[in-house]
Amino acid sequence: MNLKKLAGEKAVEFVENGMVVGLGSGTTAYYAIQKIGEKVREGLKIKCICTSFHTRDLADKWNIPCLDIDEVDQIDLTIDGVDEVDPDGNGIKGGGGALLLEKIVASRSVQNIWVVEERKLIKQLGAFPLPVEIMPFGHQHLLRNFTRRNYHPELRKKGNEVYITDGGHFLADLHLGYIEDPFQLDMELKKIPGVLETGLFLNMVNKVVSASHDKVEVLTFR
Ligand code: A5P
Repeated sequence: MNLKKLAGEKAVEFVENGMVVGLGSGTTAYYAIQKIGEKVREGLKIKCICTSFHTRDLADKWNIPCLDIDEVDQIDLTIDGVDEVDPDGNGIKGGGGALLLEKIVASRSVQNIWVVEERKLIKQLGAFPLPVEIMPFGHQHLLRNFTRRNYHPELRKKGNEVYITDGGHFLADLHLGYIEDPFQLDMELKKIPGVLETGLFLNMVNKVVSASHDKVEVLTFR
């Protein structure tokens, strides 16, 4: 059973004619985008905003009409994946490397829906390494700063090369184990010069579509 497909496709039931829809990134959002492509082929009239270059490629492949984010005032609904979700609907994103664009799109969206396999619903955030988008300039200093704070940083690599985000930045993955207070940590990280954005998506999601082997559930948070 393909749980990612079940969750991704279920979320597309919330897409309505005339909407501006944010298309997320990652292997679960992939199935939502594919389904949206099918519906567009059958006549669904929507415009989409992409959260990564890869997603834009998929949208083009399936002839989904896309706009630049600056061409719209707001986005009606964004469907995206997530790496961990806690019981309050706060999450960690960026495992696939797209967090800054994803956060800009999510912050402009009236409704955000995350699509997940049930195993990603956890009690406390932090077992998944927290991705933080950082400036290449001075990144070694920044990594040492993170180490002094016991954040256990690891510079994201792709093979032997440093991973470069769609924004042209680097990613530091913080191996925290657990996060006592995600709001406090988010604030602390953003105060450090060189930190561009964190993978903590707090108070942002409206619905989580979670798929397990028994059921597909829609959890509503706000
Ligand atoms: C992209 O960088 C991420 O934020 C993804 O949305 C997140 O990592 C979930 O990805 P998967 O659905 O591939 O697990």
